[in-house]
Amino acid sequence: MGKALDGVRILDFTHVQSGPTCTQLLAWFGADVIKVERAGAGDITREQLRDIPDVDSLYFTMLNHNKRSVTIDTKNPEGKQVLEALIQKCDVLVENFAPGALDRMGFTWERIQELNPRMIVASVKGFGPGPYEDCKVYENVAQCAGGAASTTGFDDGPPVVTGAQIGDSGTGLHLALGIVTALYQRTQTGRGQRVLAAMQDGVLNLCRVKLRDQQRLERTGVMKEYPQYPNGKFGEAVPRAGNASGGGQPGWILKCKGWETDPNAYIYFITQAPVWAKICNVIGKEEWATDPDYATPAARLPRLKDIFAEIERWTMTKTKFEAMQILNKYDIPCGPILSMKEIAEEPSLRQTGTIVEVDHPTRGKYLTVGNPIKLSDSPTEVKRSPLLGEHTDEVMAELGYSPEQISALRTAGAI
Ligand code: CAO
Repeated sequence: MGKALDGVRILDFTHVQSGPTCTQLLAWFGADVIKVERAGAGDITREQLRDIPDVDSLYFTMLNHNKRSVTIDTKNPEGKQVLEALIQKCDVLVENFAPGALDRMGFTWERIQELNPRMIVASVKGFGPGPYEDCKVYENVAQCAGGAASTTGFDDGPPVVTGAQIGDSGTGLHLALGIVTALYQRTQTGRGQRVLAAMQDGVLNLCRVKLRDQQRLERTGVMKEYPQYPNGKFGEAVPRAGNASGGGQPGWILKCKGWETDPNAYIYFITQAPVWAKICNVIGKEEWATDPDYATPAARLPRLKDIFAEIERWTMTKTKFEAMQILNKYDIPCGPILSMKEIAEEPSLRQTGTIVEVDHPTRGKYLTVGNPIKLSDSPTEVKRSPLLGEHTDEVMAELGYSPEQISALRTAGAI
């Protein structure tokens, strides 16, 4: 079966996490992704957080599936020529170097256009144009600058970053969408264009509801679904809301049976208005269904803390999975707090290809997250990440270099 992006060739000049997430997705959709790495060293993540000596780290392998690797020294004049040949052959160049690095290498937008006017040049940067545009940025910097950290955590504690890599992987996702959109536009215009996804913008996009709340706060001085109401104070900016739901249906994380020893024996419980009567029945507070102090969402808002404490008295008598089973019968929205161990062992995630076991020639078998986006006509087959420079000769031959030329370039240190 063909793949959605069959025939699209990507010059993958990415490293670390944000860019590689993007190009991995494109590879899973069928693009031929040629990862250009620094000769001799490669993507720095190959050697970061290693769990096995001298073997590509899980950090690298889990972000670079289905790609080919070529090593080119792009500061070497002959290496630059090889890169130029690649630019002429490819549809998209994706990069996430520090600001200005591609220009310093000699590959300005103007130069790339001269070489290939159909080329789409897609970049992740920490910030868009403005006071911070020249800054290098990593995940947590983006989470802080994009509004996630100031709105995450508890009111009486410091800002907190999330485990979800919304700055890196989140921005990679945004960039991937920009690339396929630009490819689509190119079918009409015949021209390439620049695509920029700034990490601050990507995080802010994912924090959209918090900017909504900032304006609500400015207008009304209070947000009734926040734990600060009526138990605390609001200041000028959106406060940290603990585990409160970001939407219109109040929710909280509640202890389940075993919480004393299991750090993940918790459930997320949503007091969705349409099922309020069922919630009252399940927890044995039938009278709340008709009591005017509890019967309507507005009446419940100032009492949420006590309501969740009462629900927790019930959830603490059940394991999170028992609670799930009972609550699901009544369509009460809830979710178990799953540990990474539980997720790794979950059979249904293996069946859908969301968790995949991959074999690697030097590390052996490992688990990875497969393609979270499922296309019915373009199924994903997760293939191991390439070894450093594994495909240099193959790609050079495709570019028209003879074995003698390849060997001379290798001797010159260009590849
Ligand atoms: N051959 C020769 N040189 C190469 C090369 C190759 N194949 N590939 C890269 N280089 C050189 C570049 O030319 C550049 O050199 P100069 O600084 O002399 O111009 C350098 O390697 C790349 O450097 P960098 O500044 O991008 O790398 P860094 O490790 O210092 O910084 C990072 C990393 C991520 C902070 C920075 O790249 C960045 O801010 N990127 C944009 C934001 C981003 O994607 N962040 C997410 C990272 S994931 O957490």
